[in-house]
Parts: sequence; structure tokens; C-alpha cells
Amino acid sequence: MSQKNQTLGEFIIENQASFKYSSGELSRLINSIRLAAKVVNHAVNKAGLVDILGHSGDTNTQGENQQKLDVYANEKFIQMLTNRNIVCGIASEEEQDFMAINSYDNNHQNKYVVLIDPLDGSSNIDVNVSVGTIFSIYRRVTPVGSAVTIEDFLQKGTEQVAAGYIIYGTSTMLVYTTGDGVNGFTLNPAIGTFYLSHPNMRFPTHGSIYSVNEGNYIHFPQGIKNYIKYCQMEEEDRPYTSRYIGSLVSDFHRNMIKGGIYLYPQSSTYPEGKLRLLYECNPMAFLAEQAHGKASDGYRRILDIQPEALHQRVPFVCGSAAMVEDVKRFMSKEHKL
Ligand code: AHM
Ligand code: MG
Repeated sequence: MSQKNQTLGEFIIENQASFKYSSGELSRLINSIRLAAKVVNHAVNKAGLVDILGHSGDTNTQGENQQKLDVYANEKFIQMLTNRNIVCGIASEEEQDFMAINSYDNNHQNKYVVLIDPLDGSSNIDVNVSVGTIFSIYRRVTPVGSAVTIEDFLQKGTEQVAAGYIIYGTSTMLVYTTGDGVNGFTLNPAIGTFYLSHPNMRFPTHGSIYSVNEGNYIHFPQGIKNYIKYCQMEEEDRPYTSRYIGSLVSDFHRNMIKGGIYLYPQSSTYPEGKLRLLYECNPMAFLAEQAHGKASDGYRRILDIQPEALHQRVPFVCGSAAMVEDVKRFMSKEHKL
């Protein structure tokens, strides 16, 4: 499959035939995400140099502070996806409602909707820590030729056609799946080209890293508390190492390469968990499963949850398969669903 020095552009073309519905539309869609990623990467990289840092003064739909780069990334991704006339709808973590995209020259003939978290972990920007973009793609369920409705967005994660993230880290990477494994591409900033650097990425079945905001320990359910104590116990391959960046994409990326688990459980502050099912958990869960990992809310497979609202939150446990199973065991011992 992978040849040396293969670019993302070449990879997309080469793999187009293997998509379930191969009309070139999905390839064009991934290509525009690639382009938006480069534009946002440019802005993120110079964030320390220009007066773009700081709070914009607005709050997003969750009532949280929105920073300028969030707004910028949101605008750029929406712009790239709408200008190129390839999607029929977009929902963004930064927008209250979904957008129906009507391209009057093709009268709602596009088939895909995109859900996006344009800049996740943005509280990390002003301290120069990695952030990411997360995207998720579905085929619409309502008939082409009409405007999209909420139904097109509230699909189970199992229905995703593609999902991925861009990590703006020490190097910038685009990692994605179309349901046939996970591949990672690293940007060569000198020439603005993504190269296949991490073909067929996989979570080790077991790892030794746990990533959780332990400052919230006191507010966690007993099952999670017990699991954290288990991670810290001196036994067999334990204690595990604790690593928490506070940037989902970065924590996930490290755990996928090294083996580990990420947890954002329910707590008294966030009774439903903090992360959003549609913009964060489903795409990461799809990637995790495609990389032989698992994703759960502590009891259920994330991808099987029927979404009820665009900005729904859910407890999230994701990573090496055996470690996610351990958490489920600890949860079921203490709590009944
Ligand atoms: P955001 O969408 O507002 O950026 O929040 C999501 C982020 C994740 O990237 C990260 O893992 C988590 O929130 C960190 O939350 P906390 O600071 O509560 O540990
Ligand atoms: Mg987010």
C-alpha cells in the first residue's frame, strides 16, 4: 500500500477506489480539510508572534471562553468546506446550530455532512501547548435535493464514513480513517506538503500510561477512583505513568503510539462528562477502533450511543483495548447502569 515519500494527495487518489461509495466526493472533501489544516496551521504556528492571542470576548454555545484562534479556525474550516461546494451541511462545536449548505448550482445534491471541533484544547494556545482539530464525516440520511435536517447530524458514530484530527504539535500531523485503518501524515512546512509518515497506526493492546485530570479525583464515580488507585499500585507492570496534557488530540495521539488510556469521566462539575459526543468522542472512538483500541462511556461502546442533541456531552474512556476493558470492569463492579 504505502510507498516511500507518498503525499497525502497521492494517498487520497490511490485509495479512492476502496471507498464504499466512490464518486470522488469524499476525496474532494478530505482534500479541503487538508487545505484548511494548512491555513490554520500557519495561524497557530505564528500565534506567539502576532497579536492574535487572548480572549475574543465572545463565549461559545457551551458558555466557555472562546479564544481568537478558535474563531479563526472555525471560520476557515467552514469557509473551505462551503466554498468548494462539497458538503450539504456543517455542524461545529463553536456554533449553536447546524448549517444547511445550499449550493444553488447543484440544488442540494451533495451527500456528506461534516461535524467539526475546529480548535480543541484551545486554552492551551497561550502557553504554547499542542492543540488540534477534530472532524467527523457522515452521509446524509435525508434525500438529496432537499435541505439537510437535524437527523443528518444525529447519527450514531457507527455510521461515520471518515474521521480524523490534525495535531498542531512539534510537527503538524493529519491523522484519519475512512474505515480501513488509520494513517498519519506529517506536514513538511517548507513546502506545505503532508507525507505519509505513520502508516497503519495501532494502539498497543496494553499500555502503561493513564491520562486523566486527577485534580477532579474527589468528584469522580467510585469505579473511576478505584481504577486510578489500581493504576498507581505497585504490582506486575504497575504503577503506570501519569501523562495529561489537557488537549484531547495530543493525549490520544501519544497514547495511540505508546499505549495508554485517556479518561474524562462524569463528575459533580460535569455530570454528563465534559466532552461532546458528536464533535470529540465519536470521531476519536472511530479512530481508536480502527487502530485496534476501544472507546466507552464506562459501560457502553461510544459508537453505539444514539445522539439526542448536537452538543450532547458524554463520559469518555478511550485507548488501548485491554485498559478500556479494565475500566469497564471497575465501573460495573461499583455502579449499575
Ligand atoms: P474544549 O473543547 O473546550 O477545548 O475542551 C476539550 C478539552 C480536551 O481537549 C481536553 O482533554 C479537556 O478539555 C481538558 O479539560 P480539563 O481542563 O477539564 O482537564
Ligand atoms: Mg473541543
